[in-house]
Order: sequence, then C-alpha cells, then structure tokens
Amino acid sequence: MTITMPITTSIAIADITSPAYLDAYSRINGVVVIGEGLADRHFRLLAKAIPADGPELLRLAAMEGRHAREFIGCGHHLGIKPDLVLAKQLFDPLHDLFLECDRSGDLAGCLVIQGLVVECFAVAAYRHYLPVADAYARPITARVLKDEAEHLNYAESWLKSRFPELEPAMSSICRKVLPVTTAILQAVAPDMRAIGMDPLDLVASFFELFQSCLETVGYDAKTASRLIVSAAASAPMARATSKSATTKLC
Ligand code: PL3
Ligand code: FE2
Ligand code: FE2
Repeated sequence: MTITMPITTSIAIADITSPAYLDAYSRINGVVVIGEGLADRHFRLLAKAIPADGPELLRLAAMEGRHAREFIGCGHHLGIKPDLVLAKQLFDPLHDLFLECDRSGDLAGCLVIQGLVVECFAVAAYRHYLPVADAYARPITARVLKDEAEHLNYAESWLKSRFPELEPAMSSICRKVLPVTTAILQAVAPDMRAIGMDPLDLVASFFELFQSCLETVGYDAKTASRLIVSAAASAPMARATSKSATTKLC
C-alpha cells in the first residue's frame, strides 16, 4: 500500500478554543484512543496466533500503544479528556468480531479486520485530519500515518500469499465488518464536521483505499467493488449518542 494522494480540498480552519470544537474533539479523540488501544491488543493476539511473525507483530502492537499515548497527549494539550465510554461502545461490535475470529482460528478474518479494515479507517481518517490539525497534533498525526501504512503492508502481504485458499473467509468477514465500521463513522460524523473534517470525503477515501487493498491481495476490481458496495448498503444506523446532534452522514 502506497499512500500518495494529498488532501487538497479547501479547508475552513475551526477555532480550536471554542467550546463546540473541544466538545466534539473529546468524542473524536475518544474514538482514536480506543481504536489505537484495540489495535495494540489485536496485534498482540495476532502475535500469539502467528508465532513465526511474533516479534514483528509485537513491534506493530507497540507502535499502536505509542499512537494511543500520543493522541491522549493531543487531547491533553487542548485541555480535554477523551470520551472513552462512547468510543468503547462504538468499537465493541468490531472488537467482538475480531475476538470471535481469533477464538475460532480464523486468521484471515483477524487480518482483514485489524490489518485491512481498521488500518484503512485510520489512514483515511488521519489523512483528512492532517490539514485541519492544530500545530501540536499535526507532526504526531503525520508520523502515525506513516506507521499505519506499514501495518497495512503487513496484512496485505500475509493475505496476498494465501489468497486462493482464504478468499471465501475474507469475503465473509468483509460482509460483517464493513457495516459496523461505517456505523462508527456515522456516529462521529457531526463531530468530524465540528472540527473541520468532511465525513463524506473520509468515507469515500476509506472505500477507495479498501478497494485498492482488496485488489492488492488478489481480488479482481469488480468483485472487490461489489463486496464493498453490498456491505456498505447493509450498514445499520449508528447508535444515537447523548451529545452528538445527528447520526446521519449528510
Ligand atoms: C489503527 O492503528 C488505529 C485505528 C484508529 C481508528 C481511528 C478512527 C478515527 C476517526 C476520526 C479521526 C480524526 C482524527 C483525529 C485525531 C485526534
Ligand atoms: Fe495506530
Ligand atoms: Fe495501525
């Protein structure tokens, strides 16, 4: 996976000191901190499940732990606390799916969930956050973005080298995990707007990246696109949150 396309849309920089910005940031920051913390856990579980790559996977897990701490620092710098309760609730269905795959020995499922879906989500989100990030968060986000590309690369090459035997399991987990991922995005869409991001652009980038990952591992373009469109069409509405105004993307 190479990440080349810069984000070039015109951006209205939000007031990072306003109560509305800080309130929205606490929920977005919660999603990022929980997402990074779960990525750490998932790579540790993968290290046990794939002992031959154990040291490499533990190294990736440690990177995720560092990302979580650095993003906590971004929130701290703005004087907010991440809303971890809401974020955990939003990530629970995805995490449960990962644990189910881990317990049943479905390595393809684990790698699609963490290595492709979550990492594409992170890359798309951080690419779109970068142009509106405050001066403290910008260099951190840029560094993290490079790390996430490495995580994607690991999963892509593992899945690519076993594609013919794993294709059915991969397609099956995509149908389950894409809708729950879109639901997380929907739930924080109003908050993304409040911090200057466009959630629709993010969703478009996420699907574009995910399509290119599926093609890299071995899917033909049409099958990949049908898989994504049918999964996205079955996305449930995200749970309404106590503070966020709406759960619609547009
Ligand atoms: C994988 O390494 C971690 C996955 C984390 C998922 C992040 C989702 C982010 C949603 C909106 C983020 C905007 C960025 C804000 C940064 C504080
Ligand atoms: Fe990360
Ligand atoms: Fe990652």
